[in-house]
Amino acid sequence: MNGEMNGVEVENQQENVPEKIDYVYKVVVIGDSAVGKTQILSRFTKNEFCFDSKSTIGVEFQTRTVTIKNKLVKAQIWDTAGQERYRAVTSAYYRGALGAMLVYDITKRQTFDHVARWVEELRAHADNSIVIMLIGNKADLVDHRAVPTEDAVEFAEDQGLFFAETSALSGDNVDKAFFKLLEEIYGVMCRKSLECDSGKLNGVDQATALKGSKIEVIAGPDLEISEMKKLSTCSC
Ligand SMILES: Nc1nc2c(ncn2[C@@H]2O[C@H](COP(=O)(O)OP(=O)(O)OP(=O)(O)O)[C@@H](O)[C@H]2O)c(=O)[nH]1
Ligand SMILES: [Mg+2]
Repeated sequence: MNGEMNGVEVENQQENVPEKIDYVYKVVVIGDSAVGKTQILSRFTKNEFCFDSKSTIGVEFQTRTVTIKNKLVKAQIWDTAGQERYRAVTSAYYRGALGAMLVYDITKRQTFDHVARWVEELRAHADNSIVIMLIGNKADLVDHRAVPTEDAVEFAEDQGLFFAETSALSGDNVDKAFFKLLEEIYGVMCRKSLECDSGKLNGVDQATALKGSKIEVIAGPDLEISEMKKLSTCSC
């Protein structure tokens, strides 16, 4: 599946050979309880899936090191409970996050209806240049679909989010979605660093500066990743 992606996983780091990590990117995973946040993370970092996964309590993170545009990037992916009562202090969770996976369950309409609230929370607590990917998970449960793909595409377009449908169970699109997010973060960071270097940051509204034209990428016959805003990339 990663054949189309720029990123590749770094496998089997040899013992005693230290990883020369170029960047560490913090990514947060958010969304209602039981949408599959923990399982998506587990699929991406360990290629594992658990049917009787327990609700997350507090905050955990897992990492996976990948190559993005010839740089070693350690993705540090934070997972917390969807249930309000188990969630950690919000601002601490979002602090330093460069990307967010906002997950809903395609078989539970309510989890999609709550997505707007999660976006508000992100806008309130996270950096305004955070890259957000909306994820419709459990795409393997085709017969139980309650959220049409078009509804999510429309919402993502409206809010300027990237979008993918995934299945943590089958693994479909999970790597692809994470690689896309990490590549976009890389692009944002390159751009920020160029702007800092050239002193252009002063007085520029970054959110406006990063907006671009809409393009769409169809990632497979059934599942899709739509790119709702085009961020400039560079090869630095
Ligand atoms: N069929 C199917 N089931 C899934 C998928 N992803 C997760 N599940 C199941 O959905 C349930 C909830 O998954 P979790 O990953 O624990 O959900 P969560 O969003 O982390 O929930 P909280 O920790 O309570 O916020 C578990 O029974 C999983 O096995 C998927 O892609 N397909
Ligand atoms: Mg969980």
